[in-house]
Amino acid sequence: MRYDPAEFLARDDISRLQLSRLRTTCERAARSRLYARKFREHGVAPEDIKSLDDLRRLPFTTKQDLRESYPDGLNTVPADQMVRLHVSSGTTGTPTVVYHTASDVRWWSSLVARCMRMVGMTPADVFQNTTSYGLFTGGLGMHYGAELLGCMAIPMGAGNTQRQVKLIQDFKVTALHIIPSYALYLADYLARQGLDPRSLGLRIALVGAEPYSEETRRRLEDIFGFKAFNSYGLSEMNGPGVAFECREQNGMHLWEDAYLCEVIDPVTLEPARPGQVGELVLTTLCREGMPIVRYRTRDLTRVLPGPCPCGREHLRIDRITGRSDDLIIIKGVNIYPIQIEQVLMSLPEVGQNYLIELTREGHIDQIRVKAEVREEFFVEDMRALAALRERIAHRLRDEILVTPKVDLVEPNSLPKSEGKAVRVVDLRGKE
Ligand code: ADP
Ligand code: K
Ligand code: ZN
Repeated sequence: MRYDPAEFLARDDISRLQLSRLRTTCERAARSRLYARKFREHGVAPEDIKSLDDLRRLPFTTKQDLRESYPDGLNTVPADQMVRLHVSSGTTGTPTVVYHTASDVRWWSSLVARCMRMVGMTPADVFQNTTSYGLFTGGLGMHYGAELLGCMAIPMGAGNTQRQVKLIQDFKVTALHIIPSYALYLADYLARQGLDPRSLGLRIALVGAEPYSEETRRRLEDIFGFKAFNSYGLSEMNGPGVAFECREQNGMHLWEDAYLCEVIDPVTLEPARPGQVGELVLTTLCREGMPIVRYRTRDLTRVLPGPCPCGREHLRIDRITGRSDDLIIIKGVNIYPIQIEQVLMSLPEVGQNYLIELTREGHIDQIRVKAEVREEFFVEDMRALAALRERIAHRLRDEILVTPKVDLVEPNSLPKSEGKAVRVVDLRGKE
């Protein structure tokens, strides 16, 4: 693959590119039904974009806008110029559709390849994609990137862990794309088979598609002996390849030549203060078939201050705390599932799977955390288990400010989902 100089663009050049690409994006977008209407309603035209600050004159785009535009209200070119279509997995409701032209697929692949090279992958790596293919963008998105970089890519897809392991062993796989919950499951599976995860010889794992904590990253690196890099993307912005950690592992570089990034206060819709956590808002800068302007991702993060020692000047965003829809409110306290995950994964006695249940007892909301205990700690001694349960409840209380009920369960007893994990079950009003 030809070296992509955009990776090391200087700040001034990034801003210059962004302005000219934002203008082009608005001109294209105005040809779609959705933006023709939205721009008109907002009294704004592509010619009004004279500086990057003018971005704020443009309307936001919401998931609802995409749903209402189903199936092709955002398209700017006739269907015969499109070469690919993805439909979002619909984790949180009606699916939305994204079309790509040939140029869009090339751009997307080159962004993914850029991420892979940034973390140290080379054509000598053998890459296994353990996520589902099909409509989920983590499948083909990662696959095309790996091939463009020159890796041998194995399109294994999700599930069938026995086969995953056999392919990793037989073809000396060195790099994986894997969802965090599945990586934890794989660790358990290998333990049950009496296999040492480190003996697999994996070097690099690209880990993303759902929120996970620094504690989980450390646990995975410790178990497998690979370096795990956080990978962020969403179907509306192509898929993987939007933001990715470099080898410094201190936040994810967001490719600003391809995406314009804002972080807003989700209530006032004003820009968040520097360093403040808010909702990530993204504008595509290189997309031809279906540009999206100021898309409210509902993902919560902040822009990290200061330069990265790696020398790349593309801004860095923090680990995603969760989606605004993931927020749990119990007894008036705001809790994100990731806070609970972080505590559980920092405790060596706690195994690889957990579940959060929200219940209502009388008029009072309760939070119940079911955590698998690791085999060697799952002893018959009731007193030892009770003490562990107490300790977990205390640690969780310190983090989330409410005391949860804690159930300790046997290893591999909690449900395992293929694809993104379901971590929260809301039983309130359903009992
Ligand atoms: P769906 O919205 O149906 O889950 P997508 O595959 O488009 O379909 O999912 C994108 C979403 O996945 C993002 O908006 C974000 O909430 C989550 N996500 C992706 N990568 C990460 C990551 N590295 N950390 C946290 N969340 C992530
Ligand atoms: K190769
Ligand atoms: Zn860096």
